[in-house]
Amino acid sequence: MPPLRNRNATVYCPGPRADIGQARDSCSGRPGPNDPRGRSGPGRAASRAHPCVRREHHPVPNTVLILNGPNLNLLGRREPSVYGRETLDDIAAACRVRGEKLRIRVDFRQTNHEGELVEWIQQSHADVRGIILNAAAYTHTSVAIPDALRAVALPCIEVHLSNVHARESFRHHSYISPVATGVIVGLGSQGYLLALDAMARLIADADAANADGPRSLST
Ligand code: CA2
Repeated sequence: MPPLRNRNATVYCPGPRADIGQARDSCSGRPGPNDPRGRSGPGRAASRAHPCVRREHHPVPNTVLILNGPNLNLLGRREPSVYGRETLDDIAAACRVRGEKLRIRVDFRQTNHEGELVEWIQQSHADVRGIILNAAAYTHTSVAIPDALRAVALPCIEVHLSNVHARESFRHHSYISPVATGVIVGLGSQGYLLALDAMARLIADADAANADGPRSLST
């Protein structure tokens, strides 16, 4: 059995160094150089311990990468009849709020370049629990993106704002869908939130399987 990656952090640390939206922090359980708990002075001693040491699990929050492809930066500014009036920033903000409720750190990105999507997917394997992807037009053209998704083997939920199946026939085929865990289309920005809910469940199930499943039989 291949070694398990360090993905067993099921408890989110409320400490200031692990805020949602902040970069992942490999916690040593000790206060860092910029952490007030590490400074000496009157009244500091009682609060020296990093909040993480009071927790049962390592406090690395689960990160979900939300990737958006070309032209989605125009959302809310052009073609509102097709894509609505919400901007991509509005959607990102809503995803972060939902992420906080789910105790998931949301890393929300957009690019107009296929290669950048590929690089972000490749780089994700070490610290990301899942990918929510609206590859936009690359959905219907890219072989490189599904290849990268296959390589990192993370849960992936494909999202489209519009119902691509009710549109032009070239939008009916997706190169992403065969490698996706699930697909959500036609529900507007709500699709991203539903994808986050589903991803939280996938992560919880994977953690439960790692804790109780075949690993404990073979060790
Ligand atoms: O429905 C979706 O989410 C799509 O991924 C959006 C893509 C389209 O190519 C896919 O077939 C379906 C297009 C994104 C472009 O977004 C714009 C937003 C405002 C104005 C112009 C384009």
